[in-house]
Amino acid sequence: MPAEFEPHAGTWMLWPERSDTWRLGAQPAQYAFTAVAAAIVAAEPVSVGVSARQFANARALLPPEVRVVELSSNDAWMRDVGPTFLVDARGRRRGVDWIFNAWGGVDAGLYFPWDRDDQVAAKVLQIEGCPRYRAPFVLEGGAIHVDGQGTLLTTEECLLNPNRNPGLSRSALESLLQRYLGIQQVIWLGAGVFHDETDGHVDNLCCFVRPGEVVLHWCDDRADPQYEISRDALERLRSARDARGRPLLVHRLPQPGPLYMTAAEAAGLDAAGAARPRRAGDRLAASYVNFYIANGRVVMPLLDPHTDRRARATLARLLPRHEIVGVPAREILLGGGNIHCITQQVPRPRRRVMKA
Ligand code: KQY
Repeated sequence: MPAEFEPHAGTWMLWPERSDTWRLGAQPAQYAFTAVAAAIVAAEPVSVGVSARQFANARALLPPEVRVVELSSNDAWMRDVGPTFLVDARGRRRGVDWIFNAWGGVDAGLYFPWDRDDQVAAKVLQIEGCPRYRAPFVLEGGAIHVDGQGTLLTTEECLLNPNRNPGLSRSALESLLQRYLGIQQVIWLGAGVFHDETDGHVDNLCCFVRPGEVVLHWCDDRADPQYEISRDALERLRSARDARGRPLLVHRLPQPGPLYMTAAEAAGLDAAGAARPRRAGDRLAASYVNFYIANGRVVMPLLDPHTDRRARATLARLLPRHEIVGVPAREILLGGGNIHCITQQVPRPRRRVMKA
């Protein structure tokens, strides 16, 4: 599995529509997703999957260079329902289609049904002309990050959660990740960001910026529940070795806020359909780590005027060859994720080196 910072052929997204995830009939979220697509399409091709009902609206709002494709889904989290792309030893692209259970299944998941979401990866792979491997276990793309050299980051809170794969042990999961993604070393963090409804997706907590270097969501306030979570992750990262035996250099990104859902925001949501209702005062799982690395460009969420500038400066220092583009992302955050969660990269196939 190539790392996100390796060259892309493009990016896939989905169009937000459901009114129990996205307030005010999803219109503010549609503007935010449009801004994300516009920021990415300046760097690489973007395809957006849209329901038949929303097709004309999405086509009118999205920049003309964005390819709009009719594609049904239950919500708009392409990171989690889309395929995980691989490049094989001969440089050809393939994709893994994980089982999706709406982040926890009938009892603990975020909505029901999720059957259309579970078909998204197969449809994207068909459109991309890539062979598909259907994996026999539940996983979401946001639950993993890789360095492209055999190392994978994840969290125990998510992958070992009984609401995903109750019959699979840590070592069974490691073997499956080795088999499906070519991973040689799994680095287990403990919990994810405080109050993250995905059960602690790593893509909100920590990611690679290059092999051997990660960036971690950080909180300095000892009274905040996030403090211990980030501290524990830091210790685990400091004692970890990657697939090539290197220690990791850990950089920190400041936590925004803490941010909470306002009464007006909660009032704009439809209650019907949501298995887990959202309420005024709910703490939002806000994190700058939920950025997306496109070709030569990082698209980062703008979340809090007190911390946005510091977060942008950190990313600019860590990824000096990338232009850092901020997109106001509170409307995406209100849905429970952020820019990384709504995007999925398609790697560029590698050129084969022909022997003379
Ligand atoms: O973290 C992600 N990859 C997705 C967030 C999904 C939130 C569902 N409401």
